[in-house]
Amino acid sequence: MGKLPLDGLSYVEVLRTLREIARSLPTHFTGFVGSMTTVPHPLAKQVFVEFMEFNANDLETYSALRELEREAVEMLGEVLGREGCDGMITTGGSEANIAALYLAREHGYEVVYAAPTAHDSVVKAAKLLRMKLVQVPHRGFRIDTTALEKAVERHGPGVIVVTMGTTGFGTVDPVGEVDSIAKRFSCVVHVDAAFGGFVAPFIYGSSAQPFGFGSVVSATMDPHKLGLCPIPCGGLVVRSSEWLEPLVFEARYMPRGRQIGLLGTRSGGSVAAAWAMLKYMGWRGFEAQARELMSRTRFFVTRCRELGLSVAAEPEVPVVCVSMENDEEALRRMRSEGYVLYRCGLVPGVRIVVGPHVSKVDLERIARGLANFVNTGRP
Ligand code: 0PR
Repeated sequence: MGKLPLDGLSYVEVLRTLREIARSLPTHFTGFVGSMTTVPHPLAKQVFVEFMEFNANDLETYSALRELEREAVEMLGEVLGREGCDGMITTGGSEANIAALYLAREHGYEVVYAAPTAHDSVVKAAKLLRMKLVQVPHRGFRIDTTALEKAVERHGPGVIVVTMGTTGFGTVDPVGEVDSIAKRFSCVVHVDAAFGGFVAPFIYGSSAQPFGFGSVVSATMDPHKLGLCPIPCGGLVVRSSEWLEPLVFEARYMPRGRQIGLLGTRSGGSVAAAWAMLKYMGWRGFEAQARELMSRTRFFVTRCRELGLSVAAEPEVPVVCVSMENDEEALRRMRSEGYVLYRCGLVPGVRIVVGPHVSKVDLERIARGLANFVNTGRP
C-alpha cells in the first residue's frame, strides 16, 4: 500500500497531524507581510463554511446564489464607479484576468497591451488564449502612455490592461490617459484592480473609479485580498451583461443547460463571503480601512527614507518596494527575524504589503531590520 491507509486514521490523529503542520507555518499574524492576502474576517469565515457545500454554478438549484453573486459584483462595480455591472466571483485575480482577456478576445480584440508591471497572470492569459501580447514599457512603474500610443498605432485595436495597484510597487496606471488613447484607437480597457480596488477609489475618488471611463469594459477586484475574505475569492466585474455573454457556456447535464465562467463546480462559500463582507463593511468601512493602511504605508516609507533606504516608487496603494541589490539574502535575513517578505520582481528589492494585520510596530521593526541589513549585512 502507498500513502493511502487501508483503514482510515482516527479523526483525532488526522487533526493532530495537520494542526502540527499549521502551527509550523507563518501566519498573517506572525510575520507574513509579503502577500496581498490578510487575516479573513470572522464573519467571512463563518459564512464561507456555511455555504461551501453549495455549487454556485448550479444556476437552477442554487439560483439564490447567483442572485447573491450578481449583487456582490454589482457592489464591486459601484466601488469602481458604476451601478448595474455584471460579472462573477472567481477563485482569484488570475482567473478573473484570464476570463477578462477571453471576453475581450471573443468580442474581437485579439491584441493585449500590457506593461511589465502588470501581474504575471496577464502574460499567462495571453499565452493560454494565444493572443498577441504587446509589451508596453513603464515609466516610473506606471504604463508609459506615449509608448502605448505608438504601440497601438502600430499594432491596431486591442485590449489594454491597466493596473490599479501594481503587484511589485503599489503604483496606479493613469487610467484617464489610457482611456483617451483607447477611445482614439478603438481599443477597450481591462483594469486589474485586484488589490488597489479596495483602496484607490476611497482615497483618490472618481479618477480611480475606472468604470467612469467609457473604454473600460471589465475589471478584476479580489475580495480575498483587502476584501477580508478567505481564499479563494476573486471578482470579475463587467460593464454590462452583454459583455459577459461569452463566459456563459453550455453544460447540457446541468438543470439550466449552462454554466458561468472557466470552471465547473464553484464554491458557494466564496460567493457568500464576498457578499457578506461588502454588505458588512459598506463604503465607509472600506474607506476607513483604506485611509488607515495608506497612513501606515506613508509612515513606513518615511521611516525607510530616514534610515537611508530607498523606495523604488512612491506607492499609491499599500505596497512598498524597498530597493536592495541583494534581495534574496535580505529575505533570508528578515525571515530569521520572523518576517516573511517577497521580492519586487521587476527590479532588485523587497516588497512589503501593508495589510490590516501589519501594525506600525511591525513596520518600524521591518524598516530597522532592512536598514541594518543594508548597512551592516545583518538584520
Ligand atoms: N492582479 C494583481 C495586481 C495581483 O497582485 C495578483 C496577485 C493577481 C492579479 C492574481 O491574483 P490571484 O493570486 O488571486 O490569482 N497578487 C498576490 C500578491 O502579490 C499573489 C499572492 C497571493 C502571492 C498570496 C502570495 C500569496 O501568499 O500578494
